[in-house]
Amino acid sequence: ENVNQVHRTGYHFQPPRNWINDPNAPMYYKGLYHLFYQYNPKGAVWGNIVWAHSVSKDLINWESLEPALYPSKWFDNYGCWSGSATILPNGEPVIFYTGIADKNNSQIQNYAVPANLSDPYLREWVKPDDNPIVNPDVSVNGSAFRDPTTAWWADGHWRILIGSRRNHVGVAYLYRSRDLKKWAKTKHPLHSVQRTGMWECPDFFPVSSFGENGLDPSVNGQNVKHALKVSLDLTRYEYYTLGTYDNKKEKYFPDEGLVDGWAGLRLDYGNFYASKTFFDPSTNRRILWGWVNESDAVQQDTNKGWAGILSIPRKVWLDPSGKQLLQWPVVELEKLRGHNVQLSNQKLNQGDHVQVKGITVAQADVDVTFSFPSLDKAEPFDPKWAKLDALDVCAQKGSKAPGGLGPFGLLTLASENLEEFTPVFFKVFKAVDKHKVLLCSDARSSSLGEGLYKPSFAGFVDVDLTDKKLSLRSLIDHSVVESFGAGGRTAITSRVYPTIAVFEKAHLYVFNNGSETITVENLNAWSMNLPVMNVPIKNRGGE
Ligand code: DQQ
Repeated sequence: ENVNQVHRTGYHFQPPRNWINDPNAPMYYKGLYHLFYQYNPKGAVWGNIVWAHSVSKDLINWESLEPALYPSKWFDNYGCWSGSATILPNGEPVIFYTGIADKNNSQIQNYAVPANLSDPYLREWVKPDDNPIVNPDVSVNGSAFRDPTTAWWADGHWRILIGSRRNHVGVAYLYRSRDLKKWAKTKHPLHSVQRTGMWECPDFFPVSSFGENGLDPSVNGQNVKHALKVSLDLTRYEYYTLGTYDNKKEKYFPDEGLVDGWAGLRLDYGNFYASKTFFDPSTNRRILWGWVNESDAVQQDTNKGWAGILSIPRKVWLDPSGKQLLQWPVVELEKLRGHNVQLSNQKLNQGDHVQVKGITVAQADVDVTFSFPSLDKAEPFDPKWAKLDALDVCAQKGSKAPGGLGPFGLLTLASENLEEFTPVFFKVFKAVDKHKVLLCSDARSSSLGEGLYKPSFAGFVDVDLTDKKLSLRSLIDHSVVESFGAGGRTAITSRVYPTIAVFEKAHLYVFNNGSETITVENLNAWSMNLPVMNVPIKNRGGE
């Protein structure tokens, strides 16, 4: 075993080596899922960006192909940056992406089409000579103009968004076209927000008001809401709003009461960026991928020879309240579940930590439901915290200090004597008229290593506590802990680099440091098997 590889993930998406960032153009075509991603073929730092390409039958086992897009034309000679796929009504895919045209980072939008539509692997992509299809006009900042979305059809035109900024205003420009080649900017952007800075990788999609099915990008009307997600490059985090898309006015109106800015709703409160969804017509789901960026020291990235992974793909749908999205790891992941252990009716008094044994806890899937007899011991919610990021509340409270109702949850990737551990835990507070639930994934105690980024990631969970239960699912995979609170209401992903708690020296515990007794009603934990992860496809003929 190469010592540099102790932190490689087992079942998260990752190429064999080198740097990866944004997922690009996820799509389903002729029985295969295609995933492209920003990739440096030459090293473990960002640069030399091409579109690497992988295919899968199940979103879990991946085979790799040659890069689909790489600098080769005057309009993308300095980089092939992020973009999206659109499936046309005749079933043919087209990719829109950002080309970097010169040393000054000039950004223009291009398209590419498959060379051979009968090849389900879509190995070869052609960039026609009528590129670029969108140039920035004089009103647009040409070095902040990128990441075209999937196109949708509305009011007699195709539409795409392009992320941008004007001074400090984050902008999603809307373009329309009849033929997907000649594009015109609409009079007003689809949406813009003061003081949010550059909007990278916008994602705009319809969600159904009822049920869990996804919708084709062009669906709009009754019982449909739209989600607009943007990635803020100033802090490397994302937020989204839900709202109404008016085809005729060519405008998006976020719902009243939602925060449209830095403190907005987030798909994930941890290491998660440049995310993108696609509609999977084979299962009627909308599926989300995110780039799980690094927290290791840059020099370590180079020493290891790799940096970056992708999240486990997640199904996304609208919460019946209409106030947020819900997310859950795609069901196909469960095929990797191996040996299982369970706990049930396990009482946790203040100070208890009980070990979960018998599985490979450094590469595991854990699903647990906690219950408590009452909410009486919830600590008061300090009104001052309303102005703070949840991460700061987590930092003040932590997992170790005794509390009322919580902290309780999991200690993941823990060394035997708890020199290292990544706690994923709840704390329930009492605010003036309601309870507030904090979910925290606190990397501060995750490693004795140096030069690491170890934030106390956290998010609030908008959950009904009348049944006095809270559930948690954590996907633990060597250097990542991807957690879903209360059935996917709040997700937090942490990259962590323990020095002791690796492989069989990693332990898993359930714990409670609150004065209210917690019951582990039911815990299921599985060892996770290894999928096929980006093994090259060799000698496979097309049709
Ligand atoms: N990454 C790409 C850009 C995008 C950024 C370049 C987001 O297209 O804006 O690798 O991580």
